[in-house]
Amino acid sequence: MAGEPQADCLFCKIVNGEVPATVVRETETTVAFRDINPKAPTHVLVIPKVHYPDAASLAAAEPGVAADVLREAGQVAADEKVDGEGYRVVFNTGAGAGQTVFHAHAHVLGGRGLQWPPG
Ligand code: IU
Repeated sequence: MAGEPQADCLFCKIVNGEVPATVVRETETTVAFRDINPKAPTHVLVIPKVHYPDAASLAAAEPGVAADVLREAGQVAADEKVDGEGYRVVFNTGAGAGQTVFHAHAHVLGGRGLQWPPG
């Protein structure tokens, strides 16, 4: 059920400590950790502790937690000191857009020039 931990979800396993991750920030509702396959010098994922398959379904069901994810994305950028030069927050949504893990997550990317439009 949406909102409940999913036994087969990698990010639920990171939340409950079953799978290790390099955690950079944690709040009551979110965890931020370094992406294992970084696409930029700063590449941190911010996830809600509750399980929803994507950002839109999280925001529809638990808008306060969705706001927490966005606030934490900004805090990560500040901690990583990429907020001054500019950074990107990305929610890939759906396989066609490159989503591979179906637990809502924000990518926080920075530390290099970022092209627009993205590929
Ligand atoms: P995507 O938007 O669903 O494609 O992002 C999933 C990200 O999760 C991707 O950038 C992976 O490198 C990252 N990731 C991770 O950090 N740790 C893992 O164990 C696995 C994927 I599997």
